[in-house]
Amino acid sequence: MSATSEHAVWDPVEMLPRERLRELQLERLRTTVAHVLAGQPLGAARLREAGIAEIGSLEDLPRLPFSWKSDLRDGYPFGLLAVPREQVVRVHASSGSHGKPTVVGYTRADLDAWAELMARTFTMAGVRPGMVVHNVNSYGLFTGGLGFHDGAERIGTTVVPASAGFTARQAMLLSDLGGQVLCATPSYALVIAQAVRDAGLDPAELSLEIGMFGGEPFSQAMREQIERELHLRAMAVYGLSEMCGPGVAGECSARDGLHVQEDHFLAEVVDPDSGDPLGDGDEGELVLTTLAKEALPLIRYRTGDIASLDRTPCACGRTFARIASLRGRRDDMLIVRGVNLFPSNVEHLLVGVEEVAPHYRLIVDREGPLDELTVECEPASGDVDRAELATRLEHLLREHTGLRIAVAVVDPGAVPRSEGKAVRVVDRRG
Ligand code: DLL
Repeated sequence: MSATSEHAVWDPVEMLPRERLRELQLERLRTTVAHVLAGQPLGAARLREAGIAEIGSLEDLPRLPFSWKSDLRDGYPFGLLAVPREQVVRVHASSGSHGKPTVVGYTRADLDAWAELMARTFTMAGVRPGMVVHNVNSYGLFTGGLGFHDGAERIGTTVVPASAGFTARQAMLLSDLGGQVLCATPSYALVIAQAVRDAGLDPAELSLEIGMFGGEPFSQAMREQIERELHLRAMAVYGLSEMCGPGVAGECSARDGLHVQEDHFLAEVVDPDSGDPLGDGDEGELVLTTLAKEALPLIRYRTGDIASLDRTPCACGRTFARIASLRGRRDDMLIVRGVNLFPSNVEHLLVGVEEVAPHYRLIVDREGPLDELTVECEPASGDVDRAELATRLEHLLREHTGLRIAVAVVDPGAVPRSEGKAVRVVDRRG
């Protein structure tokens, strides 16, 4: 690591001049394509079909065929491995809200690389050796638990592998063990904040300094709410199991987008419908190509996440491109009477209203031919005129989204809490 200041950099590669970075990416893309051709039958067949035998330059990237989450499901569990199963030392899986989970495998070298990526991510967020890292991401198939754990150990912090659950005990442990860094999904961070208050503890008196949050989208308003409630600086971490887990991208002290670990992942943004490449700054679907994965290389993987890329220089000096906006998953986008709406759009408006607690969900139903959307949320305290609040929120939503959205202000605690990723959309359309 180069320094102990907030501008510390774990690996000098993060500062590589872009020309050199592109050379490294080209070399690694060639290796990855050769690896897929030799070891991953589905990927190899796609490449051959597209007439790709080798890579001339990075400009060839848009000619390569896409890969999809459905490829992993179809190949469940081990069909996409590019190494013999015996070389896989660990598996993880994504949540699998639609049937079977997607299983991903790691070789010893993949795990080592992932720990390095997480070490970079922690360092970039301002975490220093010797700090106490309280990790409430669930340990198990979810990559949030062991992913944060291995990176935190790699940089030399004291890790508390609290995992998710037993929320009342989390508050006690945070206080007694002096956690300085909290790793969580943003929605669970708020549940922990409540548990801290319920335990009669003053969050200002905890030792928390930094929050490392990811696994689900969170709006700027939600970030500020978490910072107020837990007295920490909230840093975003992005990743997906198919690439490794957390550590694909993360925020630096400038908090001006999430730096993509571009020596490990090639990032593009494409039009979600046509698949055509989009320019920097344009919002579309994030597509990632692994550049150093052994067990599960993926070429032009359609993440389903809507984002844009920014390659302008960053104040921190890192040369890696940044994900400038992460609006949510394409599957979570609702189309209500022809208007596209992300849960994060609603979140942003709700959380900005003082009398509303930051727990909400969107319920979509069908009344006759039209989809009806109801936002369920809770009052921040018991002595609020709920009917008046609901009407006020309906006006606010109407004004900002152009849609007539019903608001139900329910009892405090009635919106289900999550210990991992919050379920923001409930679809009751048959
Ligand atoms: O959620 C990995 C992870 C864990 C990342 C903890 C960061 C922190 P999956 O379960 O495979 O992996 O889900 C991946 O979660 O495609 C995004 O839709 C969403 N996601 C992850 N991080 C963010 C973020 C982990 N910072 C899916 N902002 C991804 C918005 C995020 N969405």
